[in-house]
Amino acid sequence: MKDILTAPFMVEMIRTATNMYGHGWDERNGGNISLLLDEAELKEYLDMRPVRVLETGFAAPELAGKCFLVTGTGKYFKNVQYAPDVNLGIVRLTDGGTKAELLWGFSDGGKFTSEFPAHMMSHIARLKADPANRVVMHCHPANLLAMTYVHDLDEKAFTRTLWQMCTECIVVFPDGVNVLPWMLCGTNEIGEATAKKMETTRLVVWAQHGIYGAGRDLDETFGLIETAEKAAEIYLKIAHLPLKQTITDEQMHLLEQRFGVKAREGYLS
Ligand code: 2HA
Ligand code: ZN
Repeated sequence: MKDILTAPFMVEMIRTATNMYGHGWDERNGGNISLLLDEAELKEYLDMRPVRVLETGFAAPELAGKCFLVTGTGKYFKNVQYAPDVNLGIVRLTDGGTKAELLWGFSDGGKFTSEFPAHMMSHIARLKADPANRVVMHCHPANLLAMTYVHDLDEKAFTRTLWQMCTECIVVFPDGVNVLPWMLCGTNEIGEATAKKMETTRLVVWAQHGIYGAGRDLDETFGLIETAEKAAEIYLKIAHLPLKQTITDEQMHLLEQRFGVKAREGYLS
């Protein structure tokens, strides 16, 4: 059996959590990540015998049998690199997703993130849209969060503003961002609402809270949030100043052609 701390998915998870903390996106126990694992790969590192069985509090038959590397509830991203086995866990969903067998980690008796419903429901939605999707990531980037206090939360308006703030935005997230109004976090309700929003985009803003991103791997998902957050930062730098010019819809169409992307239907004139 190989040492799981050397597994590429583990190394990448630890680096990503550390990097997110470094960006200031995950203060205290803020944020959470889940990564869908390949079972054949996992078997090189684990005997797959459950250590404990946890209740999920929801059904997710689509994910039954699937294994996830996930951050722990109440755990700090800051500490992931120093004690991965305490702050991270590997679970396999069983019993129609109502139970999660802990296969590794959460070694202090802990459990998966409080946002597990939003993560698992988002995985279901994104796997339908793209079978290669493996990552759901949540964090609290300051500029995106700040923007939800002063910008219209209309999804088209919010997306268009972000696209206009950096040339690369429409290329990186042509599907735009969806926005949820403030809702109580950690519940199945916000999980269901997030997953519904994930049907049409890989970025979902939680107003006055943070953002969810989804993607094929940790790098792509990190990059997605990083790009949206950069755009929000530009917005906050300029929103109070008289606007002299912006990226026009005509220029956005040039970007679509040049980079082979298609902007969300109806979002460009
Ligand atoms: O627990 O970010 O939304 C960490 C969170 C909750
Ligand atoms: Zn949060």
